[in-house]
Amino acid sequence: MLLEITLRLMVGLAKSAEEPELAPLVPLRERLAAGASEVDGVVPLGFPSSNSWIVEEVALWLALGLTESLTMRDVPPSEAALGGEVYRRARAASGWIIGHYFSIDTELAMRWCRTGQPPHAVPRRRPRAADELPIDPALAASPLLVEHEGFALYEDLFDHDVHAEMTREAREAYWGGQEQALMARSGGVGRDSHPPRRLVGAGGGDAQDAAYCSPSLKAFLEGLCGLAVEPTGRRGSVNYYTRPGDFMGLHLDVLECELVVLTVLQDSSPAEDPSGSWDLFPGQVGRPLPSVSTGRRDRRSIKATPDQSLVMFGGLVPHRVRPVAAGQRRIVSALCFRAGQTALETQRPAGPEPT
Ligand SMILES: O=C(O)CCC(=O)C(=O)O
Ligand SMILES: [Fe+2]
Repeated sequence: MLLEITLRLMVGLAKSAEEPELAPLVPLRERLAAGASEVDGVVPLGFPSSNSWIVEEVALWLALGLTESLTMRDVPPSEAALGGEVYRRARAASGWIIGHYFSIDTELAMRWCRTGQPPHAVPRRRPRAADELPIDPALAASPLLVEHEGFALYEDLFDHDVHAEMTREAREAYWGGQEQALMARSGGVGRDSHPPRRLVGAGGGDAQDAAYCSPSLKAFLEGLCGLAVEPTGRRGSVNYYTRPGDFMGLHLDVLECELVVLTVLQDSSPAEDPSGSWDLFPGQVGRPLPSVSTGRRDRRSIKATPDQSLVMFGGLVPHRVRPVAAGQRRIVSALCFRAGQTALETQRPAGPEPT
């Protein structure tokens, strides 16, 4: 019964737009889409929590609730070991009946189970501060972060004609685009991470270049952030999410890209359909990616329309793009800027001007 309920909850999650990149859901979604026999006819159960890490726990409680002959009583703390308490004594000498260990300790728990012996030293979790990713103090003090949680959404940031021309050239550039596909995160846990994703990327065209390097955009962004801002390069890029399930997983933008201007050029889906929205996690600035909690309460979902632009400290605010739906064609212009200290460094002349 426990396994059956777990599967039904998983199928419920897989059929929802929740957790686009949670590892076990990706193959499950593929099997459901293919009508695989082992999931055919499984009746989905709505998952009642915003934390999809606890599917088995929820399933266990539901299974216990359905078990008629059970009696109930409170478990005294001495019978429920928590975290490091699990490993404090040899397995044979442990009197507790419920052990709750954390998934970061899985290896330790397995070793304790296999050998029966307590580990010599139970590693302590490092204090939070040591885990935190470094943040430029200038960015930390920016009004965009302090007053607006690191992001702001604008309508008509670009003139209608500029937007139309950027869209036209983006559609043209698609044919020279590059597929980007990565099943699981690789690299580091901060701005050096490569997020799981599937999309096509291409360089922009002349209209996007002109908008990117325009003094008016720079002045606008400097006013918004209260910081020096410089385009990272001369060329922006375009992201295409055009096949069902194309997405970009949770990430922080790379080191040269403190500030990003993301403009939806095209999105054929209804505004109320969450497919292809941005999920931002502004409450978790400084957290290494694996410990960013992606539950409903932690995220801001933004389904932008084709006249809207998101301006965001993408190197600080963890974010992702939810998978697009079948038939949805989403095209986004991405412009990267250095901001704060790194922008000042690029403004400083490197040496004497060549004569
Ligand atoms: O394509 C998008 O909407 C967001 C892209 C993004 O976050 C990125 O390119 O770093
Ligand atoms: Fe990004």
